[in-house]
Amino acid sequence: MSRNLELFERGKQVIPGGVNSPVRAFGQVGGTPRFVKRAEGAYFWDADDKQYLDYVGSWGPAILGHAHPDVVKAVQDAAVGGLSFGAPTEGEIEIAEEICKLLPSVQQVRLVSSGTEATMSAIRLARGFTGRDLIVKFEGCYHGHSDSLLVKAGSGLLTFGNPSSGGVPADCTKHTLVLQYNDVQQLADTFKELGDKIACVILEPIAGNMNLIKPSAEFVQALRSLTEQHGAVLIYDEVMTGFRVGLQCAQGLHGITPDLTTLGKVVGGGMPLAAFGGRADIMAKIAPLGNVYQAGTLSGNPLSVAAGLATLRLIQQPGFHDTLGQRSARLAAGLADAARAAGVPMTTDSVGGMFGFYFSDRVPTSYAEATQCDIPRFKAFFHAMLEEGVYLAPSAYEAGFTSIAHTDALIDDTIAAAGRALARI
Ligand code: KE4
Repeated sequence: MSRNLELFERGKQVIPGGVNSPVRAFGQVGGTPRFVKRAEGAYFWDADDKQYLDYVGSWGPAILGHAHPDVVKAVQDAAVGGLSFGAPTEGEIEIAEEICKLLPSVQQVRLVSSGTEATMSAIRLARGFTGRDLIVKFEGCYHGHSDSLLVKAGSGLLTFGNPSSGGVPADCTKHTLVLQYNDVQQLADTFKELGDKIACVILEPIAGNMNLIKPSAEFVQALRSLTEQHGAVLIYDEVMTGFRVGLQCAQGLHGITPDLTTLGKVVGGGMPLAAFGGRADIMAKIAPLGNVYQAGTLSGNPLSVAAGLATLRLIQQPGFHDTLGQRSARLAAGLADAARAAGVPMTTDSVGGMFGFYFSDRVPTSYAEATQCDIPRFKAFFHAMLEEGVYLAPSAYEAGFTSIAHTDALIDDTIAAAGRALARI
């Protein structure tokens, strides 16, 4: 029996589903999850000591590749000085200064331990700042698992959210409007009807949780102008895109100044660190300054801060994001060529260190279009690539992630593996 299977069966005895986050259980693709024994650079080795070229990279944090020596050393050096204090440290100021330097829209920032905490806190802050209850999100965008965000589009015009998870009372989602990504008319109609009641709009500025889906320029502009016009807070959830699609994040690519930004993944360099920040007048409402409560025992943890600071400094090396973006684009183009050669309808896209591939004849622009992709074919491709030693996201509704450790040679190897895999499915 494979050691992965042995561990999976053993894990299920003491951990629900054998995993600590649902997507890791291979639910959409079937088969046995690979239990990681160690990872380095672009690779990880599973419990059977099989090597995989990793295009998940912890769902975004591993932008430098796994176990970058400078990041590991920073954590080791921090650890010998103590793991957690529950008191302020200079490192927290340093990383806050770094974030504010890189993101002009962020005048003040609060560190937390997960993306869920960041978005939950940002929404509470937007509600406290505006005194309004309604929030707007978009179908297919994921912002973590806080109650008011676990919603699916309701029926009818106003699309008030219905809980998408057990254990979420309808009262927790009745103030959440779920609109369609890239639907400018629906957004305008909603603001026309309810604009003075909307506390905030939260979106993935480049979506990565319904596969990779980019916003139209018109949608981006409408979001900023309508929120400004109606006094609603615009929250760019950059937990995934933050410092991955560019040094100024998606907001830099869009030329948009959001009111609040949430960050995670890359900003923590693989350790539990996330953040929310933005306009000083809004952030002034957060305790202890204001009446919007937010707190965390491990917020600003010194080891997480050390990993995050080391990572933020390394990604500022000249040409880092240009190279990363070129590598992802090369992969996307190569996958499309391989699919064409195999006669398999597949399109691809990329931005910065993110890429998407869709078993469809066009790149989707919405959740509805993303669900039209050929899931059975995705599953077959996923497993064929696993056999080739390439680890892709185990869901058709996830983006792929490159790192600076994915060299041109490794990208070429991946494209060749895809050619062999596509010929078999
Ligand atoms: P966490 O609470 O998982 O740190 O972050 C939640 C979150 C918030 N916002 C965005 C845009 C996100 O992508 C995420 C988390 N991303 C998923 C990957 N699709 C995490 C993987 C998982 O759930 O195991």
